[in-house]
Amino acid sequence: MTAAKLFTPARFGALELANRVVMAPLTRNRARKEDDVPGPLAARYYAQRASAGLIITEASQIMPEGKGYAWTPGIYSPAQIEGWKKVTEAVHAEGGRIVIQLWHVGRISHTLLQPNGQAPVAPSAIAAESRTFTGEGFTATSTPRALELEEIPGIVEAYAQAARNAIEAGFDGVEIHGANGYLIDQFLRDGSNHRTDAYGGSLENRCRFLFEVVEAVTAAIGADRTGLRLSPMSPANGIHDSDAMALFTHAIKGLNRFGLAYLHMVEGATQGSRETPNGTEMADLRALFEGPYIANNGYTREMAIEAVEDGRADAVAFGRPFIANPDLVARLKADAALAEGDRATYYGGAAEGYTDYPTMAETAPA
Ligand code: 8OZ
Repeated sequence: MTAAKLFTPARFGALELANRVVMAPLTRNRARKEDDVPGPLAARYYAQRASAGLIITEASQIMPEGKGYAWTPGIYSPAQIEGWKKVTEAVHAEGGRIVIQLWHVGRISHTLLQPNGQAPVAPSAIAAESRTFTGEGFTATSTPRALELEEIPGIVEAYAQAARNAIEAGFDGVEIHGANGYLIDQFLRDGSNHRTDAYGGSLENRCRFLFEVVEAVTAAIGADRTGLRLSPMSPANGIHDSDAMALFTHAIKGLNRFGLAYLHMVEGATQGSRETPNGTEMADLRALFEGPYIANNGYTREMAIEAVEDGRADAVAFGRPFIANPDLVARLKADAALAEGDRATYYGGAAEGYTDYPTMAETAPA
């Protein structure tokens, strides 16, 4: 069934995809230890996967305070921009398209990973029930301090500057990381946002930070190069809300005015079940969005073909399958077997389990 729409081109804003199989953002913790610069191996890794219709890079911190795990890359310093340039050049040389995921972790961090060992920042001083990787093992996340009202515009501007940096580095666009319990998600949810100013309380107020970031990034580089990822029903990183359906109904309706290149949603629990709580339907949220929609989470080949065929999704993002199958698109097209990734090398390390997975042709006996 290679004629499936999944394998046909698409245009999302200014992004031209050769097919609708998207590489989901995958944290791999291989940036240079001293300065969070992505190295030559990252260029090779992404170039190997350039047959994806669109690559969304691993989440990359927009500023030092936005970091929450050891060895994740940044997109705020000149050296990081230079490192990413080599990545985008390598992907473009293979005919691929690539956007960078812009990330601020908020409270999902540890003092060991923060400038001067300071506390991470968040909407409110409420610790997440979550863990992070500091480079010396997994540790409970640190209790954050609440952002002062006056600090918020600087963080919004850091997203816009990171987006400009991304364009300078040769990216085709950016994806704002609004999912998985990180800073934007922390502002959205009443479990983590107890603010009493303009950024807390009502749905309008809790969505304010998200909308300001989207406004700033789209003004900086164009809405047609800006995507957004959300995970409305995911409990990732200890996030929760008293009424996620109402929250994301408000958020998605409000997003329509920006004309984003796409909305990318984790359907169900991140890296987990596609089931959502009783009374909630991802399909109802998806239906509210008026632009291109990238679906994600646990899709098989058959599910992806069907979802794109019947219009429930315009593209499908695959995460873990792209780790061990650099030529995932060709394998899905051919209905070939998929290789299994080695979990021991998902996070951190060097080439092993990163750039040494063979294509089908390289695997086939001579
Ligand atoms: C796995 C490990 C560390 C970070 C996310 C950026 O969940 C991540 C992440 C995933 O969005």
